[in-house]
Amino acid sequence: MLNKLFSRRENEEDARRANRLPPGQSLTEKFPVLHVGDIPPFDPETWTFRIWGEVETEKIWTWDEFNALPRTRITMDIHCVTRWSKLDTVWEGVSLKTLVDEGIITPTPAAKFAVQHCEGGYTTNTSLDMLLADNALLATHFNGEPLAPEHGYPLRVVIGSFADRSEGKTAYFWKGGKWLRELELRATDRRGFWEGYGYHNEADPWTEQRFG
Ligand SMILES: Nc1nc2c(c(=O)[nH]1)N[C@H]1C(S)=C(S)[C@@H](COP(=O)(O)O)O[C@H]1N2
Ligand SMILES: [Mo]
Repeated sequence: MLNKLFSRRENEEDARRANRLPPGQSLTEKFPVLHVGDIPPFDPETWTFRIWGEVETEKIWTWDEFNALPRTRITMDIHCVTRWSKLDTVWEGVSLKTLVDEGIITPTPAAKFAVQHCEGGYTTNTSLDMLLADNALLATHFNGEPLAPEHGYPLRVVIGSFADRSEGKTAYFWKGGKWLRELELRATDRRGFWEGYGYHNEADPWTEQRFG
């Protein structure tokens, strides 16, 4: 118990020295669960995922079809506005950039923003660029296992940062919608759930864009 406490502290100091802990964050080795509302049920027979709005052709996938898409695995650090960060989390799923590169999705020239629409009405917004970056994923798996129900099973967005900070921009973890059902590409920005309650529109943890 005490050993565990000391090792967390030491790991936190290491993370800070390695410039992997944004200001005002502390290291957690747990995986806190945060959301509004209840965990929605999942039925693989009726579940669909849709990308619509500023795209040349709207796309809709069943669960089986979604699982047949090309897959990507990335390791990232994640940063929650409630002041915890977690390092070296491994995510697997579908990269929006891959869908675009392979011509599966073609954003219109007007597409500049994206709104994630989740089961039960949670939404969050980012630039389209942020979701097209290598540090963003439509994730089905965490640390080698399907997402736990409370962490967004079957599909969530994850935006994190790399150990070497080679990403362009990152965002606090609320920009990762759990139980994702639709991605809306837009010409104009529209604030999501927390952004509408005064959370920062861009949410960069490195400059502590907590509230805007
Ligand atoms: N659908 C949905 N996604 C959501 C939320 C939510 O309330 N509903 N909360 C967000 C917030 S505020 C945070 S901090 C993260 C928490 O993810 P976790 O529970 O996997 O740690 O999920 C984000 N995604
Ligand atoms: Mo949050």
